[in-house]
Amino acid sequence: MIRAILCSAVAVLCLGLTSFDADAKYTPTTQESPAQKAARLRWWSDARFGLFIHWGLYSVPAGEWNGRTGMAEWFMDETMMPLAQYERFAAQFNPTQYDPDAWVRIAKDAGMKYIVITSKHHEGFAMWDTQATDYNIAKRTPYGKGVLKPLAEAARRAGLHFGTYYSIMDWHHPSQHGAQQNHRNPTLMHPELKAQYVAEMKAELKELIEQTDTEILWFDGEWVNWWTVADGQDMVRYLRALKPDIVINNRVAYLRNDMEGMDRGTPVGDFGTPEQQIPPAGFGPDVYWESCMTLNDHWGYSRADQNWKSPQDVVRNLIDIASKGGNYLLNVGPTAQGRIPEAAVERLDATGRWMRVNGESIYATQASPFAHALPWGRATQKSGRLYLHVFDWPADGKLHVPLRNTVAHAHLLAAPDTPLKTGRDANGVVLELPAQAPDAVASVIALDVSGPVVPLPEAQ
Ligand code: H79
Repeated sequence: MIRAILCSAVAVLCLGLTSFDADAKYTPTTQESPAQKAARLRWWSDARFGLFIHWGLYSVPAGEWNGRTGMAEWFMDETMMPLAQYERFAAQFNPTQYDPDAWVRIAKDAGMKYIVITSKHHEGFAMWDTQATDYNIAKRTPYGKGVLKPLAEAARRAGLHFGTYYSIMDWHHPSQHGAQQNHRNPTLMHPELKAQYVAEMKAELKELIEQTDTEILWFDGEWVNWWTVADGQDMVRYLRALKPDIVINNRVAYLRNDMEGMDRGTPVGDFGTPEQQIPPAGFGPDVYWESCMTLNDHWGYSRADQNWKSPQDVVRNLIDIASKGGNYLLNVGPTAQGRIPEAAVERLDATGRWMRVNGESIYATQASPFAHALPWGRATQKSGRLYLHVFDWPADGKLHVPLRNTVAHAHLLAAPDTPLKTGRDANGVVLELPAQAPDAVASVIALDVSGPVVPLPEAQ
C-alpha cells in the first residue's frame, strides 16, 4: 500500500524483474535492545516535524520541456533525454541566491527540528564536493562548490539536526546503463560493475558523514532488482561502524511487502517511510515511522505546479501523524537560483504560528491513548498530560472525552491562564468550552490527569 498504489503500473514491471523474497530471513544487524534503540532515536522521535529538501539538476528545467509541464525530479526518466543532453543542465545550475541560514530559518520558524536534503537523487548528480565521482556540483557547475556542508553548519548553528537523502538507483552511472526502452526506472545492473558501484556508494556515504556529520541516512530507489536485502544489511553495518548512532530509514533494503516492513517493526533500518500518506493507525511503541509528503504535487521544483496544500492541511496532517506516533517530513523544492518558493514559505510560516502556541502538544509526545478516532479531532499524550486537538468545535460548548481518569486541570494552550470547567457524565469527561474556537484549524486543550490515561471501553 505504502508506495505500490502510487505507481502500480510501474510496480508490476518492477516486481516482475524482482526475485521475490517474502520468506527472506532478516538477521539483525546489531545486538541493540529496544531500549537502546529508543535512546538512539530519542532526538528524532521527539522532533516530530522536519523539512525535506529536493534539490538537484532537475531544478533547472523546473519540470518543463518542449511544451510539456508537470514533471520534476523524475524529468530524466520521463523525458528519456540523452545523458549528454541532461548533463548540460549543470552549466545552468548557479544558485547565487542560496542562503543556507535563510533556509534553516524557514524550517526553524515553521517549528521543524531537522532537515533532510537530497545529496544525490535518482539522476545521480552529487550535491556535495566529492572525490568519488566527478559528476558533482563542485566540478560541473558555475557555482563551483558543494551545498550540503554549509547547510549542515547552518542547521547546527540554529540547533537543528541535519540528515541526507541518498538514492541507491542511479540513472547516470555506467553500471546501470541497461536495456530499458521507455524509462530509466528501474535500472538494470551490469553484474561485473556492481562491486565497483557499491564501493563508490560507500566512499560517497563516508564523505557525507565526514563532511556534514549527517545524522540521518534517508535511502530511496532501493526497489531495483539488483539491490538485495543482504546488500542493505551490509550497508547498515558499514554505516554503523562509521557512526554508531546514525539513524537509517527502512528503504536501505526493499522488503517487498505492502507496509514496507512497518508491520514487522522495520527489520532493516530504523524507521518506516509511508510516502504521500498517513497510515490509518499507529503501529505500537517500538515501531518508528515518518510520513513524507510534498507541499504541492512534486518533490523537486516544478514551476507549473501551484497545487499547494493549505495551512490547515499541513497542521492537521502534523497533528494526525503525531496522534499515531509518527514524524512528519514535509518537502520543499527550491529553484536552481537557490530560493524556496514563496508559496511554500507562506505555508510554513502559518504552520509556525500554530506551532508557537501549540507545539508542546506535538514535540516529544506519544500516540493517542484512544484507539478509535475521536469524533471532534485527535489526541496526543505525555506523562500526566493529555492533549486534545479539536478540529470541530462543539456547537453546544461541551466537549466529550471518553476518559475514566479524573481531570485535575484543563486549559486551552491558547489561553494558559484560564482554567476550563470540567464535569462528568456516563460517557466520561465533559469540558465546558468558550463559544468561539481560538483557532479555526485546531485548538488544543491540555488535560492534567493523574496516573496512566485510561480510555473508557468504547474508546479502547
Ligand atoms: O524522492 C521522492 C520521489 O522522487 C521518490 N521518493 C520521494 C521521497 C519516488 N520515487 N518513486 N516514487 C516516489 C513513486 C514510485 C514508486 C515506484 Fe515502485 C517505484 C513504483 C515502481 C518503482 C516501489 C517499488 C513502489 C513500487 C515498486
